[in-house]
Amino acid sequence: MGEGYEGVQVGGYLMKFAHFADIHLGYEQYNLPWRAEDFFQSFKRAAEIAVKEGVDFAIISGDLFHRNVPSPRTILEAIEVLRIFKEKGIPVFAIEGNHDKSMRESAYHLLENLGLLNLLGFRKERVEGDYLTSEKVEGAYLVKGVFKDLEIIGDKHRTKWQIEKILPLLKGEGKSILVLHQVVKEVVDIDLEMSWDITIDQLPEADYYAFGHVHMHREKRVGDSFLVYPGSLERYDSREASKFIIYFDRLEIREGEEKGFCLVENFRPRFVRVETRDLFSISLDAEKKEEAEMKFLEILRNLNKSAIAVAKIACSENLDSKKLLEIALGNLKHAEISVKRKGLEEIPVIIPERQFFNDFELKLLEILREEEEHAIKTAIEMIKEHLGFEKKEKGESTREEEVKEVREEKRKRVTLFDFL
Ligand SMILES: [Mn+2]
Repeated sequence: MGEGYEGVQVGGYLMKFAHFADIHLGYEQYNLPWRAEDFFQSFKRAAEIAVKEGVDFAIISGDLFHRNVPSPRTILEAIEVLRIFKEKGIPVFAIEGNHDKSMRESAYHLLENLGLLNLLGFRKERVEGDYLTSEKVEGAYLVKGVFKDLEIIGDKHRTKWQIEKILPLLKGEGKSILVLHQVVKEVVDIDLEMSWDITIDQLPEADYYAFGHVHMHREKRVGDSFLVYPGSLERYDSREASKFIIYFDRLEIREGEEKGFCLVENFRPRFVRVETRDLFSISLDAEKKEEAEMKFLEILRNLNKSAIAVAKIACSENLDSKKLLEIALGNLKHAEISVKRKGLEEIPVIIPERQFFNDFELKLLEILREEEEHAIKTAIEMIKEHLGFEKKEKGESTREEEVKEVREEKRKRVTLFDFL
C-alpha cells in the first residue's frame, strides 16, 4: 500500500472485496464437455485467490451460468466453488445475467436457499437476512445487499428500455456499490444504437460500479468512482483469444488480453490474472495448397499441445480440410478449421451495408454472422423486443391464451411490476 493510502472504514472496518463476472459455468464450448471443466477450474482458481487475499465479500455481476437452466453437474460446480467462500464466512452477492436470468426462479434462487449467495434485485416478496434487506419500491421490493454500513444495490440484466426506467431507483443512501449486467456506451467502440444499454450520465451515484456483460477487462472513471468490467474468466470465443496469429505474406503475432477478476480495496480495482487454457485465433492466406499446409504447420509447431486453435484458412486452390485438421490435432488439444476458396464465392462489396440497413438491422447482421450457437436465439429475442413483443420464457407459451387476458388488463395500469 503506497503512502497516503486511506482505507475505507466501513463500519470501522477496512473493506476489501472480489469482483467477478461472466463465469459461464457449464459452457461446453465447441461442443466439448472438457471445456466446461475448464470454465469451472478457472472460477475455482479465482475463488481460491480471492479467499487467500482475505476479501470481506465477493460480487458476481451476472452470467455465473452459461444457460438459465444449468445441468445438475453445473449446479454442483457452482456449489463447490461457492462453498470455498461459505467456509470462510465470506458472503457472495450476485445478479442474474442475460445468459442465466429467468422470469421466475433460477439456479441463483436455489443457491440462495442453500445459503451460498445473496441475490440482488427486484422481487415480489420482501427478503431479509444476514446480508440482505428489502426496500419497498412502487409495489415491488428492491432486495439490497448490506455489509456493515455499505449498501450493495443491483438488478438482473434488463432490456434497454427496462433498465432506463429502473436506473434512477438504484441509488444508494450512503456508501454504495451498483451491480449491473449491461453494456455502458462509453466502454464499447461500436457506435450502433443497439449495441449499448446505458450511458455514463444515466448512472446513479455509487462508490463503485461492479459491471458484467462485456467480456474484456475494462475500467472507466465515473466522477471519482470506478466503473469496472472484470471480463470473462475464460476465453469465451475466438475474439477473446490468447494470441492472434496472422500469416499472409509474413507471420504476425498479436497478444490477446488476459483473463481474471478484480480485487477492490478502498473502491480501487486491481486486476488479478487467472490462468486459462490457450486459445489461438489463426488467419492464414495462401495461393497454393502446399503453401497453405506448410504455413499452417509452421504456426502449429510453436503452439503448446494443450491449446485450442480456431483457424480461418483462405487459399486459391482447393484445400484438403480433413488433412489440415489431422495436422492440427497432432499438435493441439482441439482445432476448429474453416477453409475458404479465394476468388470463388467472394462477391466484391461495392456499396457499403450502411446504405441499405438501419442500425437495428446492422446489429442483427453482426449477430447472425457470429459462429456462435446462440446467435440465432439472440437475434430472435432482439427482433421480438424491437417489435414490442413481451419476452417469454420456455414453457410459458402453452398458457398463452389465459395469460393474454391478464396481460391485457395489466397494460391498463402500468406500474413497476409490469416490467419486473
Ligand atoms: Mn457473458
